[in-house]
Amino acid sequence: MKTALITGVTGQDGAYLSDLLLKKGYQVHGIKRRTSQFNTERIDHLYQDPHVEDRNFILHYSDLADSISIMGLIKKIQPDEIYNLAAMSHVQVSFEIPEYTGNTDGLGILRILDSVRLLGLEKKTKIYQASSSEMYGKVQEVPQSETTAFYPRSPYAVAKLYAYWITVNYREAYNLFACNGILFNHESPIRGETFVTRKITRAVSRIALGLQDKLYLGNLNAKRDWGHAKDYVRAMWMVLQAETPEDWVIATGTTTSVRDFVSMAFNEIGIELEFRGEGIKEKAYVKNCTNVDYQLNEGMEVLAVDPRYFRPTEVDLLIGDPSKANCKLGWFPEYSLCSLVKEMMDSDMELMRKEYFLKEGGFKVLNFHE
Ligand code: NDP
Ligand code: GDR
Repeated sequence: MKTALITGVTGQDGAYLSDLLLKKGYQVHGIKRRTSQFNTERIDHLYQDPHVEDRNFILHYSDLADSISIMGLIKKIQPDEIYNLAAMSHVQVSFEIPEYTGNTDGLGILRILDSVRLLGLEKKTKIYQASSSEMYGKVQEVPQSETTAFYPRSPYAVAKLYAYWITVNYREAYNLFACNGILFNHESPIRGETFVTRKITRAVSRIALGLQDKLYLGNLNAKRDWGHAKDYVRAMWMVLQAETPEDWVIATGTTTSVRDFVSMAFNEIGIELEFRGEGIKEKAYVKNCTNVDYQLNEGMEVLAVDPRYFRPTEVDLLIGDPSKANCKLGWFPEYSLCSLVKEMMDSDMELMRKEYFLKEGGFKVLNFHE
């Protein structure tokens, strides 16, 4: 039985990767942070009681900022594969907490790489670093491949660039099987609620059910190469099964604007939009609604631009060239953007229907301070 250690196991990718590795027969160890409330919702279906013998899914408290704990865990588990997915992963928030972002997203992988080296596990333990298309930043070349120059545009991307190069350096200096997956944006029904796709699918569902009036977004012109997280965690695993340790771009090769993603999400539930105005004055209105159950009238304003979501420096266009992964790994995405939007809308409509039902059914929120 192979053993894997996943940092960031409570996140979107950590949950899907745990599913995948358990199905492949791995024993999976995950690192979770101590929080004041449960934060394991995405992996609760995998939970095994600690009193069960021969568990294959085991959680440990740790933090990428704590080298003592990271080294102790690697020593104890002696994993065959480490997937470093933990990060402060929100680009806009990284402008608010740049030092913390540098410590976790930049130095975190150094603590893992050096632990593997100091423990003499160079020949046993393979390491995957979650690198990001955000490293390309200001457009240098289209589409972006493994040879495109980097130009990071946020504290997040700068930290990820350090992590990328320290991974390459440890591979070259100490012969570690350490690889970067340069993954473009990937989404799912369990995507964090403040990333733009999930913010949109949640809001569209709430607007349709009359739980919210309007959606406020920032830059509608930004273009992203959006894929499905399930396809991308499969690529992570394939990267560590390759014959040699290398760096890989994982993307779909198509790009879509935030504005078009909004239209796709509304269209998915039978609502056509019309965008009017430009820049911060741009708004979207209902043009046509084929579903009489939704509380929407023609001409209703459902979207406005709010400059608070603009970033100090923006990444305008990302589109990846996954040819290397296609040819050498045999990796191809199975989901299209349309199927991704449908899955996210189906899931959020169901969640919001529950909320609507509770609200309409007279559910009363208890106020513990009264
Ligand atoms: P999420 O934000 O969903 O998950 C991040 C995970 O990291 C959470 O489990 C979080 O724990 C954990 N974490 C954050 N800080 C620390 C820390 N100091 N110590 C230990 N754990 C920590 O991200 P995704 O699953 O979407 O992304 C996974 C990785 O891939 C990230 O590194 C991200 O930067 C990178 N990436 C993501 C892409 C995407 O489109 N999703 C594209 C390219 C790269 P908690 O639950 O406690 O907050
Ligand atoms: P990104 O994802 O920054 O690409 O990073 P996000 O979904 O946050 O933004 C994508 C684009 O949408 C624009 N945008 C908004 N974004 C958010 N979050 N909220 C808004 O209201 C909004 N309005 C417009 C943004 O300006 C941006 O251009 C994600 C993360 O998962 C990173 O961890 C990962 O490395 C990269 O993808 C690849």
